[in-house]
Amino acid sequence: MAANELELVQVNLLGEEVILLDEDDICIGHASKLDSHTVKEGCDRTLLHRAFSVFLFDKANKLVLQRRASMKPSFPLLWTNTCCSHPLFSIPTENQEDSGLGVKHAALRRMEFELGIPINTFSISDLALVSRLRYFSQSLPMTLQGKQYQFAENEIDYVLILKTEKEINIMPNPAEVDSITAISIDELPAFLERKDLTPWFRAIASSFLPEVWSKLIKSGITQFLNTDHSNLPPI
Ligand code: DMA
Ligand code: MN
Repeated sequence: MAANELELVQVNLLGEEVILLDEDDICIGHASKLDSHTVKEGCDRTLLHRAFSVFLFDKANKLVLQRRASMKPSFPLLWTNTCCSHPLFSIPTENQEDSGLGVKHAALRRMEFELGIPINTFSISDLALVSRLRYFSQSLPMTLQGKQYQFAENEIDYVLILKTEKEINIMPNPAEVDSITAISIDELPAFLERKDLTPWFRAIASSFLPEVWSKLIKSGITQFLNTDHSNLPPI
């Protein structure tokens, strides 16, 4: 696909409706990806909404990372965790009272879209919710199809981990992902020295990720799996 067509894919995605939240993570409405991520005049923040970040650990306990495509309207060409996005307001399985379950449905959909991992490769119960992270971060101005955008994130980010023993064949979608890699836990400190990381990946990877990762290596995923979603991690 030509660069122009890849840009068009991103412009078309700006109409997707995200789930707007109050500070207690309760849904208070919806707004397009464009409206919810653009700083409006007189405001210092964009609209708070729900997001998720997947950390996929492969057979060798390596963490799969992606470098965002050059035409992503926010944080292009930065390295980040396996897959990030938003549960959508218009998809009932993703916009449900049980928000932990909602983000897991969104995660499977986006891993297929961004990384070409067929949706039936994993099931909802393979995903474990380990944290809810509240954060704000501003991206650099970006031009798509001749129009300038200034994006910022203001999210409650559900951090999901996924451990697989399967051989995973990743086929990155060039509109979303520039390249992928996988690192071992020993390689994490050197990776964090890089300047080209997303702010949320840096925040997670330099706080609780090493502890979760080493527990995962020692005792497996089952200790993190919890089907009682009414019991959400604190924000
Ligand atoms: C949004 O990620 C989610 C987080 C945690 C920053 P994204 O920009 O990759 O999502 P999308 O491309 O779906 O807007
Ligand atoms: Mn967002």
